[in-house]
Amino acid sequence: MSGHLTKAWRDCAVARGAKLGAALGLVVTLAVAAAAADQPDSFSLADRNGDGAIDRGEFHDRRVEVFFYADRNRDRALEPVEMTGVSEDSFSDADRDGDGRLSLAEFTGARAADFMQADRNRDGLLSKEEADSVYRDAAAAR
Ligand SMILES: [Ca+2]
Ligand SMILES: [Ca+2]
Ligand SMILES: [Ca+2]
Repeated sequence: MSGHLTKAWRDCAVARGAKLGAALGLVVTLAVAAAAADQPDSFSLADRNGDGAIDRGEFHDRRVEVFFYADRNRDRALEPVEMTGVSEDSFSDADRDGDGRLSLAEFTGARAADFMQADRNRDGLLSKEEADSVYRDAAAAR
């Protein structure tokens, strides 16, 4: 398995493993779970420039990566079967047009407030602590 495929596989596992708290919802949980949390090197994967924080661009890029990793059948949409562990309610909340699939725009753009919600000290960056604490909240809401 190539390095890239190994990374893709691991991110799929992260997406599959992300269970959702209703309070936080689908996108932030997936994105932050992938960006930080239980995978020791996930935060550094998202932190492209290695400055110890995730900025908005890095946050968005990470969501896009998670989307394509999770889209196993490469139809540029996420069906529930590609997001096992996600509750029906969380899925339909994110599925704005109700077609039963999440487009990239629905996945990345549905919740403009996610980043701000995670950015507790409002400095425009997610520190590892901020990302971790959102993940812990999401875990607690399971
Ligand atoms: Ca798909
Ligand atoms: Ca949809
Ligand atoms: Ca911050």
